[in-house]
Amino acid sequence: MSGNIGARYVWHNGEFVAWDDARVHVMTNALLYGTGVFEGIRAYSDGSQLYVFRLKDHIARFLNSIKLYGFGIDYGAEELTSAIKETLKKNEFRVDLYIRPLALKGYGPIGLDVRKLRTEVFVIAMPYGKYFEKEGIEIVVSSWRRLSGQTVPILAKATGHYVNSVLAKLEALNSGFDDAVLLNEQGRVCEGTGENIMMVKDGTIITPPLSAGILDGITRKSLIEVAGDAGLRVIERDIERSELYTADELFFVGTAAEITPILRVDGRIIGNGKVGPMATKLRLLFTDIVKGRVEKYRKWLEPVW
Ligand code: PY5
Repeated sequence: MSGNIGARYVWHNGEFVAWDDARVHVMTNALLYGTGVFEGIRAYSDGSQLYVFRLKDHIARFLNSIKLYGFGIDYGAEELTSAIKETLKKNEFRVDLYIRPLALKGYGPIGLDVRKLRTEVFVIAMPYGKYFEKEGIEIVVSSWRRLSGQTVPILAKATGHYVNSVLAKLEALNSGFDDAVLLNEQGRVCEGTGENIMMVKDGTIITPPLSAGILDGITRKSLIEVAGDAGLRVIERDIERSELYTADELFFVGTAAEITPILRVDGRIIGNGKVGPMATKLRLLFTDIVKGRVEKYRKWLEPVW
């Protein structure tokens, strides 16, 4: 198992365990009821140094997710920061990575009272390349609506929320698409299954606001800042489904997806059907930033070695 993934150790409640021994019991509450929260973080190698992208912000969101669910956790921001850095060192990683901190309600009785259950914390990290194999993808507007804030605290990045994403993703894949975009319960554009969405119209970048029920994506937030600094116009406002079809450019943004151009929605060609100039510009800028080549944004990089 470990050979394929390229990782040897997982951090579990303050200790390192061998990859193959990072297991939980079948009566783990999170397995039964989706009672976990997690983060998805990337680390980028410039050949010699490894930089974790916006580690502080990911840890802050992780702790917010814990708070939103009231799970409690034995580790604070500083301990989690060193747990993550130690995990990368212990594995002797020098290449681009994906890091998955995970906190879940552990082993216990069959019921829903999670109060006495320990919050188990894991840090998983592995070499990682592209989330989407293609240069640009084809998506569908899902028949499933995005979970609403009236049902769950949607600002939490919780494992249970991803049944909604898996349903949308499976539906899309089974119909021959690469991914889906979900509308919210008001019928406005919300986000992808694991990505935020951005649209370009007449030179302006438009992206749904937090009030549309999106995850407060760190890539989205970074790109809004970077685009603004580069003198580009960015606005956060609700997007109608029909606006997607006539956009000049569309792309998904997220830790795993990075900046992924969307070339078709529901079979309609977006722009000229090719990767657009804005996506190209932002991708180049973003790559320079995460590799530590732009002084101004070094503040977002946490060196490991
Ligand atoms: N929206 C959802 C539903 C997400 O799951 C993600 C991240 C984002 C937006 C983008 O947020 P950020 O820019 O902070 O990553 N999704 C996970 C990721 O690591 C992957 C889940 C499969 O990209």
